[in-house]
Amino acid sequence: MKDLVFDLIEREKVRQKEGLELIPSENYVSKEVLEAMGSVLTNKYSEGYPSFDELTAERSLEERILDTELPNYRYYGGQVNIDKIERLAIERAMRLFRADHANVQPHSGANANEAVYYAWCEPGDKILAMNLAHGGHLTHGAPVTRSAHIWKFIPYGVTAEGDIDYDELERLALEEKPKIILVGYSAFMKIPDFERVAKIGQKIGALLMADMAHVAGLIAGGVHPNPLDFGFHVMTTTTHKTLRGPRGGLILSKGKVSSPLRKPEKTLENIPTLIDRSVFPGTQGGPLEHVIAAKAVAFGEALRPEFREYAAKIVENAKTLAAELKERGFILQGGGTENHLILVNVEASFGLNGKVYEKALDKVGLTLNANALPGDKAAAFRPSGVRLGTPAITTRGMGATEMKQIAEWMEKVAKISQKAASEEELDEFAEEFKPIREEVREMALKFPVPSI
Ligand code: DSN
Repeated sequence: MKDLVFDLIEREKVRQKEGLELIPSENYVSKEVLEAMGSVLTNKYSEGYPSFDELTAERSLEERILDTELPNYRYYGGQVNIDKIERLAIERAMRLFRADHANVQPHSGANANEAVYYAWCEPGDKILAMNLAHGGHLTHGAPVTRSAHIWKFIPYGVTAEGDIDYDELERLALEEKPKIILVGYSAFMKIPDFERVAKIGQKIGALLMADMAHVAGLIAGGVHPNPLDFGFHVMTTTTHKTLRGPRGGLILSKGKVSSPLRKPEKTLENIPTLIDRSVFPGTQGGPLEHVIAAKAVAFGEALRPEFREYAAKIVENAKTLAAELKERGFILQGGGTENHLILVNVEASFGLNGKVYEKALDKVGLTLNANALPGDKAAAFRPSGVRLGTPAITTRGMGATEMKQIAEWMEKVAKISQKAASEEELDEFAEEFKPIREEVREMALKFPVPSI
């Protein structure tokens, strides 16, 4: 008999097919990405790295990789195929983001970030990063994290208009002289001024780090600036959000690449190797080569011209959805969006708690997440806002008509939810949610999820 897990996977497929994924950090991967992830590569141990020796022949990357027998820095035998797969992932990632080096081994974005801190900072060193409550990320120094116990994080925030408070960032940088200045957010809808931050960092000799997890796909698709083009030394990202790859992390860097077997001097030029040593053996053991293979497949997909169209459409859809929501009385943080993400103040718009509204939307098959707003007085688990975005629905091929329809449903659900004082009370309005659920299902089924 098949394990119960497979029954649950089938149910999850139905949930994904019949609902709409509006969480801005989620996406639907291709069949090829899924296949690579579910492959026999999971059987292999590969601690260490493939060779980083230059491949100079005038042939395609794929041909050169297949033909070249390179030495490696591995602690296990049997790497003949694994080395080529990992090298392919590295080369494609470098090409995609114009980086001098890529480390494709981080198991997650959190691991990627911690590996950079560990590569460059001594315990107690200062890191300047956006406050979680203003749209930053947990791994950028939230007090509950391990990183916050090792390094001293100095938080900067956003202005009343919702943009980065660059003046505060500069003042703090000059006063505190952090070792790292970190740009990159998980609830921020504007394009950061990388040039301005780079100039601030250069004044104090800080490592310039950008966590581009949310917008990596937009950068790859050419619709968002790339921090590495503006003097940033390091860019971390997850591979599963707008980039549409498997769940995992990635670190891109500028500098000189050398053997990971010798510890180089701690200079900005040596950042690629310092990071390699920090990922393995510094913070992780065996790499997940099945996931690295899926990353290679996803990077290959992102290098194709169609991906540029996809990235542009994500932003176009987000702008349309934001405009449609505003027209229906939703108050948006920052007044709209410049990327894939929208942050809505549902408390100010409809007197709703974000969690109640999230649960209500769940009932009709629209999935997003409750999210704190800058300076939110409500509790973190019951914040005043919700966060949504368009990467996943754009993968399904949706456009302006569907954005308008989604905004209409969101307004209807908001008005029903206003009658409920709590999540539990939402059940009393089941009959009102039902027809909306049917409409969502009907539309969702017209836009297949790739691979299901
Ligand atoms: N949890 C991710 C997000 O949803 O933004 C960030 O890691």
